[in-house]
Amino acid sequence: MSIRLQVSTNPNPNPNESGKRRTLDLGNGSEIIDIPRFLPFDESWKLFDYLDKEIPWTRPLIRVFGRSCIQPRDTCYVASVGLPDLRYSGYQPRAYSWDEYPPLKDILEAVHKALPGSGFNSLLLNRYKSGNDYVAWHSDDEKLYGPTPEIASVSFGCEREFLLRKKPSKTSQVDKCKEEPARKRSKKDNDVNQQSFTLKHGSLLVMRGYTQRDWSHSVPKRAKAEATRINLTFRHVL
Ligand SMILES: O=C(O)CCC(=O)C(=O)O
Repeated sequence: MSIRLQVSTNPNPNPNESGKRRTLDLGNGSEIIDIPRFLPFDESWKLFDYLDKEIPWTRPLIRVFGRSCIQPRDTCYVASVGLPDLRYSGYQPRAYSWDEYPPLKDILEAVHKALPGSGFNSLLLNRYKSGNDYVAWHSDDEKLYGPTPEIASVSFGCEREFLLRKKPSKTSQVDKCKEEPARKRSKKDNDVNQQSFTLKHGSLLVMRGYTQRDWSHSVPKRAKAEATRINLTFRHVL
């Protein structure tokens, strides 16, 4: 199927919309950029339909805490030639070529334009068929991405919640042992140590700096999310 979509040089054509970019400083060199209306709405639905139909989705067997289980979402991997293989949870996805899916190159170009200096060369795609599909708490801290990976996440279809949770820091563990009296986590702790974003149709969310080292993220199950969501995470393999 050959389609070219108009996303390559012009993320959301309405400057008032595409300009709404929020940068959230998570502290200690971790940062989130949130652009809720990154791609135009109608075009995003065309992309959703294309990805839903044309991507060779699989639902692989993975290993979690020593047990085999079916990954709770569909996936596919696209990467430039010559990169080291990706391996996570005991699964090594086949790397498909960008050339087989031209609209992915258009989206990549739009992402590069929004993030000057970025150079993504691989893409992990996820498809959540319903609110029962999810991604558990994890960090994308594989060595092949380096110590401060920038990960750009574009979403299509059903809105889902994206959660970030601060990992317990080594210093705070030491402090706890030494002298800090046990106390309940306060509301303020929760605000600082957890963040929630709604990933809208056509949105771009970027994790950068030390976010993978210091934070975990997840897309939890949501009974009310009945429709399909597709998510693309662009990454740079060193
Ligand atoms: O679907 C999402 O928004 C997140 C996907 C994710 O966490 C991942 O691919 O590592």
